[in-house]
Amino acid sequence: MKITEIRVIVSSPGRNFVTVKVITDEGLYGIGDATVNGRELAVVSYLEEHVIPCLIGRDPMQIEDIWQYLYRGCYWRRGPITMAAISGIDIALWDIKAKAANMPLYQLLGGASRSKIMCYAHAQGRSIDEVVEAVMAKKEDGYVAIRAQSGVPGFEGIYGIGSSKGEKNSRARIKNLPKEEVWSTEKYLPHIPKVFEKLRDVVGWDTHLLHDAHHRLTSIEAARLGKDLEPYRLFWLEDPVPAENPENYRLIRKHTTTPIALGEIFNTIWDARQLMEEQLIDYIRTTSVHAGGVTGLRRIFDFASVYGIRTACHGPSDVSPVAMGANLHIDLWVPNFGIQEFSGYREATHEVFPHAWSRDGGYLHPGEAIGHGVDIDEDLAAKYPYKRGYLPVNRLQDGTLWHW
Ligand code: KDG
Ligand code: MG
Repeated sequence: MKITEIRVIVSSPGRNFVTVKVITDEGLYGIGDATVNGRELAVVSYLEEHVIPCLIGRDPMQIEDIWQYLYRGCYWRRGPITMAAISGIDIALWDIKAKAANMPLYQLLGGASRSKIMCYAHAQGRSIDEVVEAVMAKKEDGYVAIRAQSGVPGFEGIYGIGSSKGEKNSRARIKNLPKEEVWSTEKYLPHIPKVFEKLRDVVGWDTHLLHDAHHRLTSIEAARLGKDLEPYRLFWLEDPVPAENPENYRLIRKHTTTPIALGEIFNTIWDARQLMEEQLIDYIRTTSVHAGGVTGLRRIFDFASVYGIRTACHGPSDVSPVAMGANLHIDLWVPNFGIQEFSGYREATHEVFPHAWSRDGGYLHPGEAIGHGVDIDEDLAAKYPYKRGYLPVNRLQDGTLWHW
């Protein structure tokens, strides 16, 4: 079998997605996701100018060799753009291999280790009452695990979610540039335990509750928050501090038993190695589209299993239904599975990406279609042209640029 063509499809059915289609001389094709939210066209250029010409004529069955060729062979290792490009190709190649083997991808990985995949939904509100209402709506929809994000009194918007209104900013509004939001850790820290106290009162103890701090704290602040949240038994506290210095997590670990989840912006096993070896985290959040596809993710998750760390693939709406499909096949197989994030998609996104995966209440399943079971309707995709978009940026009240 030979690769004859690779197409990069950019489409915006609700938000921007970069999709890779690898076509072979035997009529089989595979689909991959290469979306990096807010930097989409950098990956398109990387693929079209530098990757695709090297792959035409190669055997798509040699997934590992192609992965190494694109990783080691480019000299400039790692980084979100390189790794998203590798991921897009790799997910498509695993799709082809599973189709050639006439089996769903999870069978090729080793078969199912469970019958269904627990996922968590997103719930958010500007006030505690709004958060409670949003969490209850998700619970009524059947979810057994829910991430709760709350607005902080005194600030507009809800931190850490893309749809936050943020401060009025004429530059952003006029030129379609990043929105600017305002942040105060002093106001956030005492507020969040009150949110979870109320949530436990109303929602009870049979629903897993999660919270994402979105890299906004220092280690000692995160240690305090983890401690203050202990009475409410969170499933996890996510991304408490940036992970450029993994040793920052040692201090958090010394002070709290609240479980820690990290890694949605990691690209390789090396980003997570020390955190896992020292058991500084409980859940690893890497996802197929950003961490080297099925090949990269499998390597990270196997390493995590050595240290008793469980998996929790990143799965917001900017991780396309294609990467979601790949994640779900890995989730069904991986022995050290923890949970899968699932924030849902707009109707237009479902239509552009027909998929075999499905949700039943609080659980997902990749389906039994051969390959990973997700396709792209290219004609429909063409009706949703790319629109430049950004994640917001965040500033402290004195104007200092902070973590978003
Ligand atoms: O593109 C970035 C978003 O996906 C991210 O902000 C969402 O933190 C996030 C999460 O946990 O889903
Ligand atoms: Mg997150």
